[in-house]
Amino acid sequence: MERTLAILKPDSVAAGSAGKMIARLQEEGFAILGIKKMRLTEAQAQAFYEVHKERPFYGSLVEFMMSGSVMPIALERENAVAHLREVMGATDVAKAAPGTLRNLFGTSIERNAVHGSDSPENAAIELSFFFSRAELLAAQ
Ligand code: FUP
Repeated sequence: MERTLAILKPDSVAAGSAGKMIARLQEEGFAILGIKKMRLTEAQAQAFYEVHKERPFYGSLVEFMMSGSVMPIALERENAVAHLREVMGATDVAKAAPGTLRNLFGTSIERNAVHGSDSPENAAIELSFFFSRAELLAAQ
């Protein structure tokens, strides 16, 4: 079993798509270990995307991530990281395969509906950004 972090982004939460997206994740075999609805502070949005801080889109990405509620979700499944990336589709909505979450619920490369960790190592770091050890232990 492997764990990963998904975040339903402000665009999909504001659009009322969270329920459909969570149902799809469960249909894909993910167990939901933890789920929250929260509004990121500027410091949290900056820290979460720190790896991109030199990129031209960083400021706009941080603004977007603070613009409304997000829903971080701790997920568990076999091959969870790779499978979530497959279900999400490409970063750029225009390149996301039909039926993927970004294809169905995103509207641009920035407003792309959902985040998913890109490696098991980053998944562990990102899960600990939103969920305490106690919260994830309690879910088992
Ligand atoms: P992903 O892992 O698919 O979320 O993609 P990245 O880590 O490369 O990018 C993180 C976020 O930055 C994307 F979800 C959206 C945003 N982004 C842009 O706004 N413009 C770009 O050109 C690339 C990424």
